[in-house]
Amino acid sequence: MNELKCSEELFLEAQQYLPGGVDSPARAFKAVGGTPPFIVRGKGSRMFDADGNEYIDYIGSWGPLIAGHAHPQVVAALKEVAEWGTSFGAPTELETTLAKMIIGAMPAIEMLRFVNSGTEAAMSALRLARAYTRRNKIIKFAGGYHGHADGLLVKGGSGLATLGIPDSPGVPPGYAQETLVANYNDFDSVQQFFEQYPSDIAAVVIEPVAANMGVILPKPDFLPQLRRLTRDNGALLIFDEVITGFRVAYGGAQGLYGLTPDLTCLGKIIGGGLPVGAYGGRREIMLMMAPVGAVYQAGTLSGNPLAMTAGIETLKILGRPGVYEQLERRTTQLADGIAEVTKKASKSLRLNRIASLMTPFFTAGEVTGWDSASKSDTRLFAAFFHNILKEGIYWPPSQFEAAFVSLAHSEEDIDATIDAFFRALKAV
Ligand code: KE4
Repeated sequence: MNELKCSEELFLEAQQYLPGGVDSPARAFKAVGGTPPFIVRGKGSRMFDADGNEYIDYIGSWGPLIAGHAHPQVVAALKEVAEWGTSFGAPTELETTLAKMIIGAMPAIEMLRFVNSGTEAAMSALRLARAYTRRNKIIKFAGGYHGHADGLLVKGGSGLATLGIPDSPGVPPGYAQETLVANYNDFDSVQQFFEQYPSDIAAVVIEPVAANMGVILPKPDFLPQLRRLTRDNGALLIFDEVITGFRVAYGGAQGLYGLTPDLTCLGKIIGGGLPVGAYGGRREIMLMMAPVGAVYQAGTLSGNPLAMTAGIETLKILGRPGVYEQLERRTTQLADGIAEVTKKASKSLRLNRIASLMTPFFTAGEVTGWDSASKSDTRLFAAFFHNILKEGIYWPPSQFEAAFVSLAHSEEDIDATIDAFFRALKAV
């Protein structure tokens, strides 16, 4: 029987076998320092670590767990379906069931393909966009993160912003040069690329609400302008809704803003905590994918029964009346509380928030893009992070990530978080 190891010991041991002791850099506390608690289990809004600590969790596995940890309906369905086998490498009805639910929520998606991560979704969508338009260049945005496919690791957000890696070694210059980087909320920075490369741009890929440089909302006319610009220039508009899909609304940001992208990338919530990504859009574009068309993409575990089941049950929960109103109420309670205690602690914090997504930027000015986000005081954020962790609140360990409220967060959880927020701010 393994003697009980504490997080320190577990972290030291993990670092012998896993680079940085983690399987994803965002988990390693590089930006905030210290030892990441090793989590033993989660339940509802709570996570429990190897040292016996309990946390109110605002990571939610970086977005998937909008229904909370180990939701009984999801767990029960997984137990049942696992008895029938975990993967067949053959089609199952579960894939069609989840596809129909997603297509029912997002009319811009007429057809989709499941993959195993948001990275795969974005990578595949870009390959498809290039094949469909027979063009090579892609426009992304500084601070935008679309997974770690080579051509997208250029001035990325999320872990790249956190680790201060403007791009990544190992990406051949030939890949990076096909990726043009514009500025979020700056339409002119996009338009000038179309003037420079009038017939070379295959697509603009954007997080319709940015969340990987912290949460940044689109200016009212920014997305509609991009929709017009891409359509007028024969380029595709790709919404990366891996975070915003079923998060900011059941119909995602495209539903919230009434826009129709040509392709959409999804992930996180549609897998309910199991590995799922998806890309989808207009039928005529998607039919270019093998085995119908010539654009190749494949995956051993794509659409596997367990992941489909977790996604189906999660979307069933989200489809119930009043769910998004509850998320809105709880997140407003938290945002209002944070505003109040920020004033009481006389700190300057800029809280960007939409639906159940938020980021408190440690800066005084407005945060509308990577330039302003990167002016945040990451040292102060790190001190705040450890103060609030000690208070039993697991906030995302990076200034450039989003915090997620779930259906499992109670009014009491939110009140406790606000109190902890005040003490954590006072102490920095
Ligand atoms: P994954 O390959 O990690 O499933 O998805 C990549 C991805 C694509 N698009 C957007 C908008 C994303 O936010 C992500 C992944 N998000 C990060 C958190 N900001 C995942 C956390 C991590 O890297 O550990």
